[in-house]
Amino acid sequence: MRIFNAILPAVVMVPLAGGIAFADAGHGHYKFGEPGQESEVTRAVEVIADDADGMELIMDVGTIQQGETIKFVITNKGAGDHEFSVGDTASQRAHAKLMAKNPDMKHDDDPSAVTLAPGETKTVIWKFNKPVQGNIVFACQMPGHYEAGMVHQAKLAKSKKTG
Ligand SMILES: [Cu+2]
Repeated sequence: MRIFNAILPAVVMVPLAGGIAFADAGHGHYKFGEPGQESEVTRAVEVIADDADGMELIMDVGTIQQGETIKFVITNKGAGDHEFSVGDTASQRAHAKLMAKNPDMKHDDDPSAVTLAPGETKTVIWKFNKPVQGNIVFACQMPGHYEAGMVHQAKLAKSKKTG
């Protein structure tokens, strides 16, 4: 009985360690811009995640000019956890696949995404300095939420050179 008690905790730890290692996959570099600094912020955009009347990301970012650094201030007014992530079509598709396999994935090591408990407010500062294929896509990738409407797309306008 003594031996059994000693072994059991080690066995329980194995799946947990596997999940943490997996959560790191796919992060690191970004095709749709880069993390911004507070000193570079050109405007702030308020975002509300809500689930009272269907899943929604309520925000009015308009067209994003390439080169802008935007500070997103996100509040979860819903009853459940939500997330806010910046991406493009391809990255959000990849993110959705990761979340489907690992629904409890948090984003502590990823500056392009935050997870919010009900009532929480968090900030993401993003520099849109790269051209993208299609639109910039903001989404909550908690399983099922994107499909239920927690997504917002914005056009990225190329930086204007004369002519
Ligand atoms: Cu959500």
